Amino acid sequence: MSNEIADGLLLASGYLDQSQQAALLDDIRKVVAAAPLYRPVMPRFGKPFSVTMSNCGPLGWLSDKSGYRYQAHHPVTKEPWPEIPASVAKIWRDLSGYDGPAECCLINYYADGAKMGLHRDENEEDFSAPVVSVSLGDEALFRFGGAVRKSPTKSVRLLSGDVLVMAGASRLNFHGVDRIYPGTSNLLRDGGRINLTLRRVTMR
Ligand code: MD3
Ligand code: FE
Repeated sequence: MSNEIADGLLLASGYLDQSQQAALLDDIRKVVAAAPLYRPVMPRFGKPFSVTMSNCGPLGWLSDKSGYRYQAHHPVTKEPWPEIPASVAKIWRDLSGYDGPAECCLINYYADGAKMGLHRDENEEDFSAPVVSVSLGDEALFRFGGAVRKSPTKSVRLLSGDVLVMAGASRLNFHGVDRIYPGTSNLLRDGGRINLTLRRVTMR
């Protein structure tokens, strides 16, 4: 079931069934075995994120004391990011409507109590490409607003297997994750939530 919850913001509820979710998770476990989750810090003051992160694909998104950016290697291991698994690349191909592969798959892990403040995804080169986001594991309360931080917001619960596509008018809108709901999914043995955010960045 696919539903336009705001202009250009498409929610494909239950897009992945149980076995597809399990297969995706297997592939992501291999990625994080090679490129471990690490805890980024905010630019300037270095406050740690509550979310831990990794990436796959030619470019990874990261945050550290000097700012937000994309780079080709893991900040801790210094190794190039692993390839985007075929299972993940297929979701981009099927839903992005974009002629070309995603260059970044950001992996966010939310343990109990983790959240992500209201922000815009604006570090990419090509805003004509959508952002495609996959939810796995515990349910999350996702909040989305408008073009400015003060715009009114709405909230929706994201469930394991849901996919969001942010295109057109919603591409640069504010959004965040207010909380996750522990114990709402059996997918991850140790609980929590994984979010995969696929972006075309376009390397110069
Ligand atoms: C709406 N992640 O990694 S994904 C992020 O669930 C991020 O972990 C959240 O925001 C998460 O940057 C939300 C859904 C999402 C991503 C990008 C968007 C929604 C968006 C861009 C524009 C509008
Ligand atoms: Fe975002």
